[in-house]
Amino acid sequence: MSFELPQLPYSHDALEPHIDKRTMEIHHGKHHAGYTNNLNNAIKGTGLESFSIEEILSSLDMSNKAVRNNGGGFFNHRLFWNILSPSGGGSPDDNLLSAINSSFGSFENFKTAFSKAAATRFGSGWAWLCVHPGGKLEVCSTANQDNPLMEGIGCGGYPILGLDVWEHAYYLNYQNRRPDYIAGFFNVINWSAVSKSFSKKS
Ligand code: MN3
Repeated sequence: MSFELPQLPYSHDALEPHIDKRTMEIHHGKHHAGYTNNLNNAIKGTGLESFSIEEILSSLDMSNKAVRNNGGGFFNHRLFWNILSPSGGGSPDDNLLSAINSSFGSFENFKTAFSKAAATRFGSGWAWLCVHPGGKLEVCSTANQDNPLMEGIGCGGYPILGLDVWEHAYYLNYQNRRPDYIAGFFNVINWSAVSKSFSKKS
């Protein structure tokens, strides 16, 4: 079985002005498509083909750079498209909000912690909000296409929200202004999807 590039659940221009159309076209059609194809090539004939991407990443030999980079890239972008929405910027449901308050003190504190994780990730990588069994939340960041499902990455739990801070995710629209991109991201978060994912994984 091979992995397939998922369709975007909205049009390329749906997230404007926060994330521009051209960036979405290249990001989904070139970058995510590339990770997907490279992942399929990397696992072909290895026995990994019968596993889900979550299973592959959580039991990965971290020295296997092709699967680490492309499997991470496949999973991370699939999650990213699903936690974005043109009608985003709402708020977490009661269940998730209560976990955010209990883990961070307030939504504003969470937002500050997440924005800082995204802004201070040096070079390319991702910022995450992860849930541990029982509902405890954690904000962290990873380099390159690593993610919290991978062992020993210094970032644990199941990722329910992720922000791509590679320059390919924002450079056309924001150039070097990563903090502005991070602020814009908060206007297009699909909190309904994130809340559902929290309920499923907590
Ligand atoms: Mn990307």
